[in-house]
Amino acid sequence: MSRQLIVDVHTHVYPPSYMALLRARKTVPYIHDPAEGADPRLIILSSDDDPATPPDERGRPVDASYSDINVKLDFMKKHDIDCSVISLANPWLDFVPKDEAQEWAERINNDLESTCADVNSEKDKSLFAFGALPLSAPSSIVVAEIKRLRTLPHIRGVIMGTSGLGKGLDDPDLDAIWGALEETQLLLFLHPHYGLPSEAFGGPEVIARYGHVLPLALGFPLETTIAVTRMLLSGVFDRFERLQVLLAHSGGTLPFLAGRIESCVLHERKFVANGGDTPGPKRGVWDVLKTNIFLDAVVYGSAGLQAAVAAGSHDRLMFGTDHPFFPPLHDEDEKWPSVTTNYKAIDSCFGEKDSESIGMVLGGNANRILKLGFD
Ligand code: 5CU
Repeated sequence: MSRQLIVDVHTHVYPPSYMALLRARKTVPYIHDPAEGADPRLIILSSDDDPATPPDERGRPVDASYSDINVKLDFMKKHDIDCSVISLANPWLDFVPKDEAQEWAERINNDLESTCADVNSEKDKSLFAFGALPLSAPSSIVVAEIKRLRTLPHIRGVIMGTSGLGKGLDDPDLDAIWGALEETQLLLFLHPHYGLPSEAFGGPEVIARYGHVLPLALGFPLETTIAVTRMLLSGVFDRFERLQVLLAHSGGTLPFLAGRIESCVLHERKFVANGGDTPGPKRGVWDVLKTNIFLDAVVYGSAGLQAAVAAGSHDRLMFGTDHPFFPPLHDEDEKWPSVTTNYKAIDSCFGEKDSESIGMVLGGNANRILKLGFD
C-alpha cells in the first residue's frame, strides 16, 4: 500500500527580503544582530522589547530555519511531509508604512512564488504558498494584489492577521477585500499575532513570570476566536457566502464555543448600535463552520481535534506543523515533539480503523481544497 500523502498547511517563513525589512528597523518588530556572530534576535512583541533586558537577549533567536528554504526542506524530509504551503510569519506587513506596503507585498509574494517554482523544478508539487497582503495601503491596492496573486501559479491563498485594515475584521471597509477573495476563491488563512491585552492575564509582570505561555497558549486562540466571531456578527458571511477561511490553531476556541456563541446571538437577535436597532447575522455559526470555515489540525491534542471535527467536519481539517516555531528543546536531530504530538492527536482522534479520515486530514483534504494536483 502506498504511503499517505502528507501536506503541511501551517508552516511559516521569513523570506530574506522580509529579514532585510526587519533589520532596517529599530522599533517592534525588528531584528537585532548580536556581536560575536550569535543568531539574530527577533523582537516581535512589544512585551519582548523591555529596555531592562540587554538587546542581545531580547525577543527570540531566529536561526536559518526561519529564512533558509533548504532547512525547511530538511525538516519536511525528517517528518515525512510531501508538500508544504508556506506563509509569511507574523506580523506580516501590518506595520509597513502605507506608501511602501504595495511594493513590499509584491516583493515578498514574488519571492515566495519564485522559491516555490525553484523547489518544484527539482521535486514537483513540494511547495506552494499563501501570499501576504499590503493591509496598511488603501483597500483598492489590497484588492489589486489579491487579483495579481491569483495569476501566480504557486499561490493558493493569502495569510492575514486579525487587525484587517486596522479596525478589526468587522470593518465594513474590508468588504472590497472579502469580495475579491470570494471572486478569486483564494483561501484566507486567518492567523493571530496580537493576543490579548496584558491586563487579561494579570499584567506584564504575570506574563513575564511565565514567558510566552499565556500569550501563545491562550491569547493567540482567543484573538482568532474574537476576530472570526466579529466577522460572523457583522454579517460578513451573509454578504460573502462563498468566502473560504482557514482558521489557525484549529479555530482558536471557536469549535468549543460555537454553541455558546450561537445561543448568545439567538438571545440577542438585534444589536443596539448607535442608538439604533441592528439585526444580527442571518446565518448561524454551525452553518458557517460547515460551509465557509476550514480548520488546521495544530492543536496538540485529540480533545481539541474532536471538537474541530464535531463543529466542522473531518473533510475540512488539514494537518499543519507551525514550523519553525516550537523546535525541540534538547536534541536538534530528533523529530520535533511539536509535530509528533499533532500526528499522534490525529491518529487518536480517529482511531486506527479510520485510516481514510486520517489520510484526509494528513493530506487528502489539502490536496482537494487547495487544488495541489496530487493523484
Ligand atoms: O503558534 C504560532 O503559530 C506562532 C506563530 O505563528 N508566531 C509566533 O510568533 N509564535 C507562535
